[in-house]
Amino acid sequence: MKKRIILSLAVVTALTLFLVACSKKAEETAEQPAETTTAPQPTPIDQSTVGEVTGKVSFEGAKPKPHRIMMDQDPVCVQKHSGPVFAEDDEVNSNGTLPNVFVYVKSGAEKYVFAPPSEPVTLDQDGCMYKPHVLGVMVGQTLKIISSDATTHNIHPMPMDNREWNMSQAPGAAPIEQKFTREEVMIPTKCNQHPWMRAYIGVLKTPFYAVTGSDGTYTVKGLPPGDYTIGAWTAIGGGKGQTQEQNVTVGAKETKTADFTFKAPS
Ligand SMILES: [Cu+2]
Repeated sequence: MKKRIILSLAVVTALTLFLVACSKKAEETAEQPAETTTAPQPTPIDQSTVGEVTGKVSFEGAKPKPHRIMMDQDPVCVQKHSGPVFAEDDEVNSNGTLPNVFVYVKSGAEKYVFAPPSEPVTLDQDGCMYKPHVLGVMVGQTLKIISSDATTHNIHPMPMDNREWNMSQAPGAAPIEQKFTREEVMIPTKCNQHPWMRAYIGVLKTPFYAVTGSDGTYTVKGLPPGDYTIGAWTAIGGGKGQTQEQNVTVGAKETKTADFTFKAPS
């Protein structure tokens, strides 16, 4: 009997000591900086070896009929324009190329870590149109939304993989600053006040993207030598979006060409 009591006491003592030790350890752990929450260090890239991918995005077939935008519901919007306004989704450049094509490294750069740039990407609302119509931003980079209009806008990105939000911006209000946490190509963005307003935002973990302009060309710069899949996205023909891709191998200091040709969806 006595032996059993002594044994039980020993067990209780051991258990108590163990619990005290555990709680102390927990305290120590809590005081340490949480290493898992710090951002991973950017991958060093040898700038003397980087190459680029460049090309032209052409349009083939019958051009989509320009879709005229009627802004009559808001006189402030109408006043900003001297002539008719057409939807940018269906625009084809005079040289037969496409503007507003988002060209980007779709795969091949996963092993690199990039810090988002500290400077924001600006999206303006001007004449009740988004400027630019198509833009890229990096995960964690600030998207700064400004307004040049004397009317209230309500910006509303409609993502599949990021958090959805909408925010009103009255004339003269402070810029709206938002970040995206996940890669997503593309996020259609609308204005809840003016149903014709449309922008498309491409969110990437890398800085490897470009948007074609009035000559239909693009250049994705700063690529470390390697194998890449280049994606090209366009809203031509109603804004639903079409994508194409091509594989390219970029050698040290090399410039590779990847041209794309899109048709209007039938
Ligand atoms: Cu608006």
